[in-house]
Amino acid sequence: MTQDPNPARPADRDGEDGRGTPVGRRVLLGMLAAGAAGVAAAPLLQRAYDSTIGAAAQKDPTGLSGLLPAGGGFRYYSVTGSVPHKGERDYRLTVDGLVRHRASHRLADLRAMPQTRLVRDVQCVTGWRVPHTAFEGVRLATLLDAAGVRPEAEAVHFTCFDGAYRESLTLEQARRDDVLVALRMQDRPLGHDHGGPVRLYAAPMYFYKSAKWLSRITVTDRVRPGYWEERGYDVDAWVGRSNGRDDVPTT
Ligand SMILES: Nc1nc2c(c(=O)[nH]1)N[C@H]1C(S)=C(S)[C@@H](COP(=O)(O)O)O[C@H]1N2
Ligand SMILES: [Mo]
Repeated sequence: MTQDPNPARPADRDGEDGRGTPVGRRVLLGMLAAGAAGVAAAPLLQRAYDSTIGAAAQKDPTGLSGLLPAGGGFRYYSVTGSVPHKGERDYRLTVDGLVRHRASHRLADLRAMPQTRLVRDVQCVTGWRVPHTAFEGVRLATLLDAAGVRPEAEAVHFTCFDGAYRESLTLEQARRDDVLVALRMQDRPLGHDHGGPVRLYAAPMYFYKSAKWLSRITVTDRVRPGYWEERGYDVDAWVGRSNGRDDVPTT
């Protein structure tokens, strides 16, 4: 079996890029073998490969979704072809559902709240990984507390202004202090391709949980499978415990 000499580098192609052939089984297994380094979920990957990646590669109607080999090992993912740009004037983050006070936050409102900075390893379920990446923003718990979550609530849904992607977390997961509504990445404002101006950052989970272009946070009574989860990814997306011993909160 071939070893990937540098598991942090992306393979040429994989299941989320929406074009071309998905990464071959042998390559994927090679990445898994090399990935004592970081991939802690071989069964999940194998299952994702078996049930999802082949189909997912055909799901993109435009053939444009997302893939520019980016600096530092990142890949840009989008399940849609083009996403509107939003900024200071037209960006709003709605918090609604089972809350006492529905809210609509502008970027300036979010920046005025306490900020938390975390440095963790980013891990995509398809095998690439970017160590020591800083994300900074408002704890999701802060926004939930401000909205006043009703007692019957159990889960939180995330809607994206790309019009396609969605995710959810249990309320317990959503309240963790390593789950952020991120405004900054690598100590710069979050760029459009990385989901700017605002994305979710669920640090302890595979990166597919971290919904880009976040526009709405809806408190609900149950978890609903997200975009990739409907296509076979695990709703439970924890990365192994080795991720995240090195966080540096600077609230
Ligand atoms: N809105 C939206 N969010 C998304 C995705 C997407 O396609 N659309 N892809 C997910 C997946 S599978 C990964 S690995 C990361 C990729 O983030 P990046 O493009 O900043 O590298 O975003 C996640 N969030
Ligand atoms: Mo991913």
